[in-house]
Amino acid sequence: MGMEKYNSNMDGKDSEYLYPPEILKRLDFSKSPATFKPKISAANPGEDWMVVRPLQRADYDKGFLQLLGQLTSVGNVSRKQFDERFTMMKASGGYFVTVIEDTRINKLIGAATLTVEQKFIHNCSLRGRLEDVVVNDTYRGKQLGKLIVVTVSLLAHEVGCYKMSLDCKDKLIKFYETLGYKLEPGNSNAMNMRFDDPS
Ligand code: 16G
Repeated sequence: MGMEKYNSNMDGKDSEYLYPPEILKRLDFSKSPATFKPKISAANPGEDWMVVRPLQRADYDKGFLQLLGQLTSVGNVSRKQFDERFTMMKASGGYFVTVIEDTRINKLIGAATLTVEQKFIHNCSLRGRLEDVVVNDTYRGKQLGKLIVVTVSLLAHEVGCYKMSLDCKDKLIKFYETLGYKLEPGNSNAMNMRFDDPS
């Protein structure tokens, strides 16, 4: 009994999702302007060892932060910091951190985040932002970049966003254009003000 309780607690905590996974199964990939060859989707990512799902607490041990390290500087994030951030994101809502796992090795190989901003404009609408897109580059040719970006873009539509925005390196513009993103004439500049980098 004691052990059973321990196991179920562990499972419950570790497999805890940031957002309900069912929503990913509902996404209609035929609605995306992206073309997949062969056809894949979040529900059927093309390999039986691959799964597209929300971030879990256990992902601290599945190389999530190392994967993000392929995008930018992450710093030394402790398990406690990760746990607290996970809890805060979940409590505040609007954070849809989505990952692709290689279940043969229990490692994350792709990630992208939809963040949802609440607005007064557009009849109190929601704006989605595509953030922190990263794919392990040893998994080339599996359309994973497309898969993860289309997944969170359809998710933005599904949760009611009126638009989805991103900023990216110039060389990635063409890639995002194939997925339905547009440089809007006269309205295509991303500007930053940088403060101290805590990492
Ligand atoms: C890119 C990312 C952004 C990320 C930033 C990190 C996409 C579409 N854009 O702009 O989400 O936060 O890079 O770069 O993934 P930084 O460390 O220079 O802020």
